[in-house]
Formats: sequence, C-alpha cells, structure tokens
Amino acid sequence: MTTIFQDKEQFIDEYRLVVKAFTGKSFEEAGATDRYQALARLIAGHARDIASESFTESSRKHKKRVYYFSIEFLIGRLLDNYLLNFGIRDLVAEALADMGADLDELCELEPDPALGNGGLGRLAACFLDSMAHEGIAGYGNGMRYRYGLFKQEIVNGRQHEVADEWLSGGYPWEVRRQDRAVRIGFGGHVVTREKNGRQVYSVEGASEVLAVPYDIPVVGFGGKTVNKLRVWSAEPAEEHFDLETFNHGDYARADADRANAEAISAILYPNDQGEHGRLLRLKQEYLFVAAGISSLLRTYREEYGSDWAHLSDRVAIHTNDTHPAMCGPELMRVLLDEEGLEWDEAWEIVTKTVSFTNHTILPEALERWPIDTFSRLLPRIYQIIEEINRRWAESFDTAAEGWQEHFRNTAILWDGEVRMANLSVICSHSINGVAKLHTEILESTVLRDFYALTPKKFNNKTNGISPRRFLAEANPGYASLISSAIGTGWLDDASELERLLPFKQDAAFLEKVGATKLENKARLARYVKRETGLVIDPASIFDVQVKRFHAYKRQLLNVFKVIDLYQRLTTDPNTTIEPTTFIFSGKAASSYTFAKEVIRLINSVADVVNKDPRVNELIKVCFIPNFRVSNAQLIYPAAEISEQISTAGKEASGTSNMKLMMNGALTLGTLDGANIEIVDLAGRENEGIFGLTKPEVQELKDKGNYLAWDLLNDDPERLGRVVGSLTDGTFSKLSGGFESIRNEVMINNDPDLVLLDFHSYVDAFEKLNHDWANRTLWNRRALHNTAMSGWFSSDRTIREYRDEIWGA
Ligand code: 26V
Repeated sequence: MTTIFQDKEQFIDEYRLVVKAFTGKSFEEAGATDRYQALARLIAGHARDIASESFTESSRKHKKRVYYFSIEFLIGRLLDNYLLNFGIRDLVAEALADMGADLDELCELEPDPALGNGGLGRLAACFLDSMAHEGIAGYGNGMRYRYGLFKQEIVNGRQHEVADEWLSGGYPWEVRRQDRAVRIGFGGHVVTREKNGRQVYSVEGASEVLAVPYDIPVVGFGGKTVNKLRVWSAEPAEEHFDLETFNHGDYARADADRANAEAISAILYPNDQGEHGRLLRLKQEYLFVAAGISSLLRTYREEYGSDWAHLSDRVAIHTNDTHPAMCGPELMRVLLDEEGLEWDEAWEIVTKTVSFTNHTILPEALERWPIDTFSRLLPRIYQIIEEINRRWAESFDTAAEGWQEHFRNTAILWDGEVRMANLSVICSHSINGVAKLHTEILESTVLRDFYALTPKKFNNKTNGISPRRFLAEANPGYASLISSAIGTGWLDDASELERLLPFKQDAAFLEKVGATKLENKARLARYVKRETGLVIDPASIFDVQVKRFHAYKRQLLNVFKVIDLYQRLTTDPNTTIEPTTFIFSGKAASSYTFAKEVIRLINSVADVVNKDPRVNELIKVCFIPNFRVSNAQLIYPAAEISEQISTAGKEASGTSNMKLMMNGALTLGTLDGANIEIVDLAGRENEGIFGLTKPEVQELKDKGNYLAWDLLNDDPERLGRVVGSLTDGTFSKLSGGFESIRNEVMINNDPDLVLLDFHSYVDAFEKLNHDWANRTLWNRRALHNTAMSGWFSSDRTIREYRDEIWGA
C-alpha cells in the first residue's frame, strides 16, 4: 500500500494549507463546499504525483500502453473511492472529525458526472479501476461533455428531463492540458499530389476546431499505480470574436464560431433511435478518435521515435463498441499521409493494434451513417474506408459458392450507408462479446460471416464490476463483516470471497449478514423519504429493478406482476405474501415514448397501491428518481431480490445483476446475458430462474405462431384483468390511462413476450418471496451469492483482456 500521508497530523497540516491557498480562508472560515473542493484538490494533487511516477516507470520498463477508447465513462464520485484506494479513508475521516467536519457530508457535495448512458459507460469506468489495480499502463480516452445525461425529475408520474450542469461548481479532479490540444479538421476536399513518384493526399478547405484535453487521475486500489482518463472538449481553433458585430448589438453572431465549436462537446447523446444520422454525434466520434490517436502517437514518438513497425508491441487501442470505429481509418490516415508509409505496411500495423468489443445485438442499435453525410464531413477518412472496403471485396474468392452473400453481409459500404460494426470488425485483430451467450449469438447470427472467415479472432470476455466501488465503498457494513471473517485480501483478489463459504454454517454470522442488510435498507429508506417523501419499511423484502428503461428489459413484466398481486390481494383472501417493497429506478431516452409510458405506469400503480389501506402494509411500489452511480451505490446494498428479467437473447450481459449478486441479492431472472454465468457459479437453487430460454424464443419466432390474444383469452382471471386495468381507469387518476401500452402488448402482438413469460415469472417470484420466511436459509443463500461473485470482479475481466487481447 502506497501511503500519501504518514499520519493524521501530516494530513491536517497539508489540508489546512490547501484550504487557505484555494479559498483564501482558514479551514474554520471555509464553508462545506470549499472544504470539499480543497480536499479533492489535495488528493488529486497527490494522485497526479504518483501518476507521473507510474508513467515514468512504464517508460523505463517499456510497458505496453493500453488506450481504451470509449465515448462514455460513467466514473461516479471519486473522493471516497480514492481515499479507499489509497488506504487512508479512516485516517482522513478521523482527522476531519478532529477538525469538526464530517467526511460523508463532504463526499456528498461532489458532483456525480453523468458522462454515460448506463452499462457500457460504467463498464469503461470499472475497467479503468481494474487496469490501475492490475498495474497495467491503461488510459481512458473519451469526451468531456459540458452536459451529461439529463437529470430525471418525476412530475405527475412522468419523466421530465433537466440539463445536468455538473461543471458549474468547478470539477476539482481535472486538469486542463492546453499544451496538448490538437487541431481537428472537418469538411473540405481531398487533394492529391505526386511526391517522389508516390501519390500524397491531403485535405484542403477544412474547418478546424481545437480539441482540448482534460486529465482525470485514475487511482488503482493499493495506490501504487495511478493512470489517467483523458477527456476531450471542443473549442474554436482561433478566436474569431467579431467586435464590430458585437458593437452593433448582435452578440450571438459575434461569438458564433465559439458556439459552433463548443456544440460538439456540449451534450452526451442518449442511446435512442434519434442519435442516428445526427451530424454532431459523428463530429463527436471523430473528434475524440482523432485527438486520442494524435495524443497516443505523440507519446509513442517521444519514447520510440518513428519506429511504426513496432507500434503494436508497445500500444494497444481498444474500441468500446462502434463509436470509436474510426480509430482504424484515422490511424491509417496518419501513417499514410503524415508518416509516408505504404498501404500494406500501415494496414498490418493498424490491424495488429486495434481490437473491438460489441455490446448489443439489437439491430436498431447497430450504428450506420449515410454515406453522403459521412463523406462530406470526413472526406479523407471516407476515401480510406472506401479503399478498405474495396480491398475487402477483393479478398473474396469469387469462385467460391455464395461469396456474394458473405460479401453483402460483411461489407462496410452498403445501401448508401457506412456500417460501423463491419468497419470495426475488419480493422481489428480481436472481436469480443460481453458474456458467454452474447458471444455465441454474435458468432452464430449477427457476425456469422466474419466468424466463418476468421473464427480465431472471436473471443468472449464476460463483463465484470469493481468490488472496491460496488462492495467496499457502497456497502461498508457488509464489507467489514466480510473482512472480519476472511481478512481484507478480497479487495485485491475477489476470488477470496469464496472463503466465506464455510460461514454458511455459522448461524451467528448469518444473522449478522441479515443485520447489515437491514441497516442498508434503513439507509435507503431514509434516502427515499428525503427524495420523494415516500415511507418504505426496511422490514419488508426489497425487490429491486434498476437499469435503463427499455422494452426488452421488461420493466413492464415486473409492473404486471405488481398489478396482478394487487388485484389478487384485494379480491382473493387466500393470497399470501411476505411484505414486499418493489423498487424501480432508471431513465428512459427522451424520445423513447414506450419506455416513458412504462415509467408513468409504475408511478401510477404506486399512486394507487401505496394509498390503498387494504394492501399498503403488504406491498409498496417505489420509483427512485434520477438513477445514477451515486444513488446506485445506496440501492444495490439494500436489495434482497435482483430483477434481471430481459427477453432471453436480448441483454448482452447486464452488470447490475453482478453488482446485486455481490451485495447478497438473489437473482430473479431469465437465462439471458451474464445471468447464465451467475447460475453456473452459484447454482440454480440459489436463484429464481424462470421463462423461455434463448432457443425457445428462437423456435417461437421461427414458427411465427405466437398470438398474444390466445394467452389473454386463456387467462381472463389474471392476465385479462391485468391488461384490462391499463385502460379501465384503475390507474388513470394520476395522469391518464395506458392505451399505448395496451396496444403494444395486444395489437403489436407483445414483441417482448411479456404475456408468455408472465406466469412462470410470477410463480418464481412467489417462490422466492415465500422462501424469505426462513431467514436463516435466505441469509445462507445471500452469503453464498456473495461468496461466488468474486469471478465477476472486473480485475478478472481485465486480466483476460490483457492476456488474450492486448498482450500488455
Ligand atoms: C443502444 C441503442 C441505440 C438505438 C436504439 C436502441 C438502443 C438500445 C440499446 C443500446 C445500447 C448499446 C450498447 C450498450 O450499452 N450495451 C450494454 O452494454 C453493457 C456493457 O457491456 C451490457 O452489460 C448490457 O447488457 C448492454 O445492453
């Protein structure tokens, strides 16, 4: 453990100095926000000192550097996490207490940067954590959005989107690196010249913007390695402030250049249909790719000169989904146009350096750009893509049967569009999925023609999560109970959690497992009360579904279950249930009408159920607004049931399933994504598995004879009544009825098979629910889940990437 303060006294001395230097006030005079800012700056300063040591050390050892390109990094708050990783959390908490301050209160003042949509962005952040922990010289390369994902407010049950101004109070972790700014060109046209008997290409007439990097330190657990996350902000390349226009009163036009450039990094796009074809999004993608490539090549040049042939021995470029797909063409451009390499030479370097992870098989999520938009914005990149595509076509054996079909499925340019997934695959030496089933589906369907050609390029890397952030930091009570039993080695090596298994027989220990859960539930209940006014009972079961709202994730199935229980409890005296609180949280993309209606339905059901004295001692429905990393850390530790109920085959992996398992929740889920690995590890008897499997869903689709009406007609008592309640006024008091949801299920024939899985789902829920009555057995299964969750540490995932993809 590297320690940055010898003792409390040293910390207090340094801290007082920083408060004074930063605010001009004494610690006693400074307010809470100033105290937080100064503390974060103090820690950030130490982190940067170690970062420069880590960098020098990597140079000295000629370590391979890994650049993780991702358009999203959902890093969460850093102060508490870095204190933990430096091993000084207790020291700082005590010192602050001595000074009359409270660490937890200061931590709460940190903004929670929402620079990601959900799982993909959070995965990138967990990978940074694990790369630093594993001592890999691994760097994030991403975007610094002025506004992160919108803040969600709920008004009359409806989601409202509010701008997320996370930078307004200043962000103490970042440093602006003006000295490393890069000029990025858009538009213009390609000019060809002859130079020494060779064609040389350049772009003329492009308009340029300046990409300015901001560096955020990434502290690895143990504090030995500190890496960097570099995020790029767009600014005007030249100050073109038009004083004359300004003096004529046209203020906006006077500063138009600035506004146009800054627009590029203004907002994070939500992942909905709307993002496709938006020029600004394409500019974002090229900006962070081109700036990142330029910056990593600069570092390489400083260390190894222009020895491009060995680039792939020293550098790995990983592309997180297709958003950084231009890494391949951009690296080609630099090697060809700026470094003067021949095509074949450059192409070999590119394909040995770049690797790619796919994160979804949903066809509507596969990125494509209209060729005319693309080629106008990035003429030289487009030209290079055309040549890659031409050579790809040429590589087929035209005597082989069916080659045309293989080409059609793998072409980059097709039907007037640039297909970013095919571009990513062709530029990469490795293609991976994010869970076992997902990789199998990629190989057998979405990317099957590529798989047939180069099966060895394909591999699986099941996702993981940081046990520091999601167990140690989020759940301190449980973490210290665990450490009291097996020591603290699990923080370094999460597979040590298996050493908890013998404690399954220890009744007193199991009771403590239950007691920490109860404390976490009380903590969450206080948060819910504060945020929404709703009172929830920590003595009830906390059944939790928290994730983005999407049809395939089937929050609708969950709320159908709640409606069914409500109707049975109010009409059938034989219905029994352990008191349960159904907790939902998550955002819907702003243009995704169906998902937003499901949010409104949940809140409308909550409004009715929670007010109904016949049931509200038994069931409660709770929607927690504005799901984000910081409140997720309160929710996971409080959960007993983890809802992972996607239509089989649709959820690539999921990661909340892992976070909840690690915190001792039992999975109520389908055999989808990484739920399959959860069952493999912890045993089906320790979870609640239900529903159609992926092959069964496939068979049904192939047969094509599923009819939602059949299910409804067969079961008027329950399914019929649930669907009927959407439009009969039962839940319409808050803000109207739910015709559109009914239509999706009945007229659109239930595309996500909610009705089909309904009964097996409710049965599996009721089984788990009744199991809760025997608390010893329950706590044993909870502990078993935690004990077997170590494999889901992102440290394990990252070691696999290192050994099997990056060779770092
Ligand atoms: C994107 C879009 C864009 C347009 C329309 C609808 C739609 C739906 C989903 C997406 C998500 C794209 C990629 C993504 O975030 N995948 C998630 O990656 C996680 C980390 O690997 C994984 O755990 C989730 O299962 C997967 O959905």
